[in-house]
Amino acid sequence: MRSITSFMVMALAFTFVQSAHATYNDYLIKLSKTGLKNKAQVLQQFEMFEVGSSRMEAEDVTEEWIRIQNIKLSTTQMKSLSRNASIEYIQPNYRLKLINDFKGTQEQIAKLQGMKLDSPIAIEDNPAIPAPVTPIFVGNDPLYNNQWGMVDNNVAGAWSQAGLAPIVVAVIDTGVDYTHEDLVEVLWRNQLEIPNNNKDDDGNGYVDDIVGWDFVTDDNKPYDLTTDPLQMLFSGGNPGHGTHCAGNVAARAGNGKGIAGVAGVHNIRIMSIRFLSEKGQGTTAGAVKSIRYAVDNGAHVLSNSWGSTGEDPNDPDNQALREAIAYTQTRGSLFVAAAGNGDSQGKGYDNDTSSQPAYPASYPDDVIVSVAALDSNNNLGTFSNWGKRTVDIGAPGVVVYSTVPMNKYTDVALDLPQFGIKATWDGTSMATPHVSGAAALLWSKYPNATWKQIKDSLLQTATPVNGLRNKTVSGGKLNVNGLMGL
Ligand SMILES: [Ca+2]
Ligand SMILES: [Ca+2]
Ligand SMILES: [Ca+2]
Repeated sequence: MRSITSFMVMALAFTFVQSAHATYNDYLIKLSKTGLKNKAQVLQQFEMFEVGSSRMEAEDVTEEWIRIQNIKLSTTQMKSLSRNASIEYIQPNYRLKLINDFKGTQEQIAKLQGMKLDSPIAIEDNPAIPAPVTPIFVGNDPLYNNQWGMVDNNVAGAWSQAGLAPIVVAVIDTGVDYTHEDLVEVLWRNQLEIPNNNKDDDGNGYVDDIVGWDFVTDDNKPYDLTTDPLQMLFSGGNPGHGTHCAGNVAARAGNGKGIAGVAGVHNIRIMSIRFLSEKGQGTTAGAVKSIRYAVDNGAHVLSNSWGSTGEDPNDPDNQALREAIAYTQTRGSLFVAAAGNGDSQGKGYDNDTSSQPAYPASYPDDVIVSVAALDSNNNLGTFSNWGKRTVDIGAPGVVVYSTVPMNKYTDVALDLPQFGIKATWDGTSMATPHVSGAAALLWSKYPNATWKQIKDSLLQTATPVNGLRNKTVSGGKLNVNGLMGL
């Protein structure tokens, strides 16, 4: 039953801000082999394109890709520079956003103008994480029955089939509340890194990275900062988004607390990677670094509840992002991505035929599993995108219960009773972590399986439902119990 109706108009207005002429002073350039040999000189030639009073800033994104800020290039200049033998590619550092991105109507915002703001909570230090304990039994998570998607999938019935292999799921999002009582035990820990000695002990390029990395503030605390509801309405974002996603991947099962994620058993772990700010905003550079970090540090599954429909007509050809996804495939990890939450009115559309399909979900790379959102009656969420060719599978994504920061659990994303405003956690963002968790669970049973075998198994075992017929590759919804029976 849907507890929320009055606010669905707003909940459905999750939107991507689009403009035909996005402005950038932020670019990504890919150097050729020649260019890499003369990097300083190649970069120097961009100084003539500086804008305003700020000096040009260059920073490495990968071995080949460099981010340059505080310059401005016309399309003609970009084309002309691309012909330079030192430069293989130039593109704007396209912006990326949370797939769930609440936007209030002008009317609602006006109503809320006078509201007192709560201060965002402070960033927590990396906690002392207790040694994981294998649960003595499963089925004692008191809020499990609030998770209709877990019940529907008979996830608890599938855990006996899970294996002991250590499997890592990177939640690439707004960060994770890594102090949460139901997540603290399942966090990935960088075993080769000595905490708090100000040294990069494992030489991976990141100092004291214990639970992941924060690419927004470039530090070792990928915490899920909240923002007050009013701020959210003004500027987007969705407080607790990453923590909500993490809970459905692998909140600890059988610990007598809270909920249970699909993969919350044995040695399956969550790596917290933050590249989206508390306002739900990030850039391609942050996404690329996040993907590389996840893959290079051992993530088997990358859970991606973010994307864009493109800020300008070239945006979908986001070469830097495409290469990072290809890297995922080369290195054998699986890239699970949200299919998108519809147009500016919040109405789902066909990623196959749209001129602005949500990406990265709609990229043709085989390594991507694109996920649509279903409600508890097997209906496609009205906001959910679909695509017979490009969207693979459906999963629970309407009124989804999970962990949120500060040891809380809920399916309510926004609750402002004084204004009669309430919104539930809905979205392809919420569906995606279910599939990520399922992939990890199967991988724990078959640690030598390839990403392709894991993906094929997810699709083959999907339960056919009418709402997804001719709308997804599999025509069905996630079936964790069937999957683990393989
Ligand atoms: Ca390190
Ligand atoms: Ca260290
Ligand atoms: Ca639990």
